[in-house]
Amino acid sequence: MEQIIHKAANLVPTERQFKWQQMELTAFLHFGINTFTDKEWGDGSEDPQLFNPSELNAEQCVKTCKDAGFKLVILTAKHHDGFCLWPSKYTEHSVKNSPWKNGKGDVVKEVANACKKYDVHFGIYLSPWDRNSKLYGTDAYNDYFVNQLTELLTQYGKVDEVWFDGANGEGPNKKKQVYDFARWYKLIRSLQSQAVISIMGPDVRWVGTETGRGRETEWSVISADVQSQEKIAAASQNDVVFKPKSDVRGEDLGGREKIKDAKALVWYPAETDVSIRPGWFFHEKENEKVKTPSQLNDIYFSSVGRNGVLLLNIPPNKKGLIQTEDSLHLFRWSEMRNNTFKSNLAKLASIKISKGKNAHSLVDGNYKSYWTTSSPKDTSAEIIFTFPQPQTFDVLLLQENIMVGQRIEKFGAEYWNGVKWISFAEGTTVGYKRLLRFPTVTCKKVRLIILASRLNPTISEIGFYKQASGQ
Ligand code: FUL
Repeated sequence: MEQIIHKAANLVPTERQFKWQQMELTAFLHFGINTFTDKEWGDGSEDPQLFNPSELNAEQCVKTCKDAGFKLVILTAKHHDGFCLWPSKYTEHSVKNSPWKNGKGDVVKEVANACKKYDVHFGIYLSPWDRNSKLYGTDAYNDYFVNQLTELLTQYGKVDEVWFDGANGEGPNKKKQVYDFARWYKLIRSLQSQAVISIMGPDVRWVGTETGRGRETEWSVISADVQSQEKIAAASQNDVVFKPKSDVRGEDLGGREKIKDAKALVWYPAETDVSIRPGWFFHEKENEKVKTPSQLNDIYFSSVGRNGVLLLNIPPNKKGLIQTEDSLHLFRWSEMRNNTFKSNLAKLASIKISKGKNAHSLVDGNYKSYWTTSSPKDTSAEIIFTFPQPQTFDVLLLQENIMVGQRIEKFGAEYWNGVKWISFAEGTTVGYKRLLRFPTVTCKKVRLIILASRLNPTISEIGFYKQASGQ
């Protein structure tokens, strides 16, 4: 046990995983033939003539995401219906046979260019499951898929995330496909080495639910078994021809008991996906059901605040624009976030650490600088903050330095009521970011206690905040 924990504690993300984790907020644009047929899953028999976004404005879509704080936008270049949003050379089922821009348009290009203009990272979703291709279910489909992937990875500049869906049903010939994942990964690594490969991929793991809620205990280091394609497929949607109905998150994937017999360990962090609407694609009838700013805020706390990256879907409407309701809710939520995290009250305090040095790095706003205890054997500590005046807060922020490793297993937070310490928050893992909300505390003295850690714990940042009103 001790040996494996030692290994787990020293595992760190790759550069591409680290960059991805730091983005925190990523957006999905589900857009395609389904937008025009009012469906969630097309069957591949749609007439491309239906695709006609009268006012498509990729800049409006990307800028809306950017203004709301998103750092990366993933476009569904091809969903399960096989309809391509770019004029692929390898199929007729694409924008080139649509009336939009007389068949001369390219949505992928417009979104990629808008991302460049607004300095937002760009990602692609390419559905392995293709209900239109006649080749589906044969070896030739893997070539077809590689050809499409090559187009997407060579014609549009930098791609930072490639998202492979787990849904895998039958194609038009009633056959299922055996995907050549190894070949796809090799291609991506050779053409766009900085891109993370997500979900049916080795770099980023599906959290296990489409509700936007991550686990309270979220380890980014887990057994390599979980990363095997078969396991991913089984855990996600291999045999599911409908949306995953259940929540398959489970309690904890990387705790001591979970990894003690692991043959190998991997850094495999969680992505928490959810749509701003009930469906993934735009449906007029769901305009009243756009998640409210406060629901989005709850999602933020339970995704980014639980050591995950949030992937929020904001589907453009039939015109090819983000609907007003969606933009409004996004902006109000982003305002809430900005107001809440505007100033860190911990900066006002004098800090006393029971062990180690660099107390100032806990509040310097620099993720790279961090505090740790004096030796790897030192796995507990206490950090006391004393404010010159009583302060009121209801949010605690903690960040470990994951470039050293993810280590904290148990922590608590207490305030001094003049007589004794009163507990107001506790948790297990921290990881890249942990946010906890609790009933308002007003005090002059507050302490963080690290109760258990795999080797010496690190903390890059600690914050105490008061939530902005309206939450
Ligand atoms: C699922 C798909 O079946 C949905 O349509 C959507 O694209 C979602 C993000 O992933 O597996």
